[in-house]
Amino acid sequence: MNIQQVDYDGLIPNNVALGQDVRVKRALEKWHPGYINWWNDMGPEGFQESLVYLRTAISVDPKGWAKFDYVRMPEYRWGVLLAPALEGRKIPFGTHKGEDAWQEVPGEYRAMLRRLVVIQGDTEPASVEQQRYLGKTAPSLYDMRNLFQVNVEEGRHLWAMVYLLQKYFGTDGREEAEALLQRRSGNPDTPRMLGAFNEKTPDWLSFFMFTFFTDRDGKMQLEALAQSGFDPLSRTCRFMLTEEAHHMFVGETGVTRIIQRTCEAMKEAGIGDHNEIERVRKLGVIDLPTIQKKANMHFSLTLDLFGNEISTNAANAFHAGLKGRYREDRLKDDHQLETGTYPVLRLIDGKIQNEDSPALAALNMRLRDDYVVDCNNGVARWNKVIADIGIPFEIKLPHVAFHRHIGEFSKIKADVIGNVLGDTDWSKRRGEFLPSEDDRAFIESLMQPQTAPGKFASWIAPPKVGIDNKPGEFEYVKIA
Ligand code: BYC
Repeated sequence: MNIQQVDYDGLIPNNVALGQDVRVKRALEKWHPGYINWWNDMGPEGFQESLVYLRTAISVDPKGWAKFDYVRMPEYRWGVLLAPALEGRKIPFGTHKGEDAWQEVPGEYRAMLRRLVVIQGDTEPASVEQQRYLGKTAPSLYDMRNLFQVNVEEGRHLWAMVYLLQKYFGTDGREEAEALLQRRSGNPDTPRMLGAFNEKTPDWLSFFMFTFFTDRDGKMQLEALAQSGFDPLSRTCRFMLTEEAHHMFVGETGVTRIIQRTCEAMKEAGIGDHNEIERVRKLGVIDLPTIQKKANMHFSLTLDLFGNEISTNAANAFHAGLKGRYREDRLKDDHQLETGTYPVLRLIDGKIQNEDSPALAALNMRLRDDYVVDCNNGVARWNKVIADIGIPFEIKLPHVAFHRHIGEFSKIKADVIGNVLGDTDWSKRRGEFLPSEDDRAFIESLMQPQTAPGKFASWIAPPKVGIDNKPGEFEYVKIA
């Protein structure tokens, strides 16, 4: 079969010749009803019968892989899609560098590989669960459709990881695939695996910040896994990254449109000082300091997803050839890192300072540094919108020591520029840095649904162009 085309004949669309792989086909078909039950229980509440204008992957050819049409979400064709194999691909890094990429799980690394696949898999349904109620307060049909697009594709990313578990990990893979449907975001007894995926996404500013910051961690981690010497994981992640780009687009443009609306409203009302929070809020838009606080929260929660700055797990995964660095293939060094060092920001004698650490142990830190650069590029685009409208304000990412729960800085409290604070000062000043109850209540008061085609809530500007080039009045969701 042509790898670029997706076979839509069976229950599970795929480009992995599932028809000829009876064992895995049966295993996935057996898993399917549980998945649909999970989707119906935990997917977007209140819209399962609505027709949504969604894109579905019909090919893995980068030039034309998606088609758009109205679909009821539970009828979305979730499938297994791998990017085409690269002929003669070699393991690109670690101790096996230069050997043929593995097509089967290397026995000695089985447990480590399974853990990486399970953690990646666990984040996908978690985010759908976190975003479950947002449809009810969507600021427009355009935004509602984008939310649902992100949700169905996170569902597909779960399928991607479950395929790997079912095909390559036998009985324990099957058990892990089941467990992925059992854990629940925020449930104290059966939580999702990583901290940020147990937080609430209570409003649309949070949703856009989440897709900007946390989906960007997704991009970094998928880029690192796409380098894997285990070829099926590499190919799976390469295609996931194609879909992931839209999720970050949703986040980046969502926040941009909120900022734009706020700045325009301030300008029209003749308010030049961003600190006039009450006057700005009376205009029905979100004040810039509150947007900054939300950014502080989502950025800091997402930094925790990179794990400890110094990590034996990360060193082992690299050494084994399972998880590389961001865009490993574009880096120019020995790709083994047995001898080099990397500067790691640490807490030494109560002070935050750089320390040269063995490069292998510092890989989480390095990926996090690459992530911060990527975030800053996006933030600069937000700031350009503010500057172009002529408001003297800049969004700034907080210091990496701010509000941390994992790693070096989880032991201390720091302000947004990295000054270490005592507990009393932290408690007093917390509301300066993170959304307060008041801020939350204000944002919640704005979350009124806008369901007329072409209409947008007061606090967000319309997008520049429609999805699939549709005109402004297009009915992206036909609410049932
Ligand atoms: N929460 O050696 P360390 C996405 C645990 S997002 C709770 O530093 P390592 C998406 C750690 O498990 C991307 N626990 O860990 C975005 C370990 O426990 P064990 C998801 C944490 O392995 C939006 C212990 O602490 N993909 O796709 O170097 C929407 C020691 O830590 C946390 C991946 O993350 C935490 N935050 O680094 C939808 C890729 N951090 O095992 C989707 C796969 C650490 O010793 N995962 N711990 O009991 C990995 O590469 C790594 O496991 C991690 C952690 C980067 C997560």
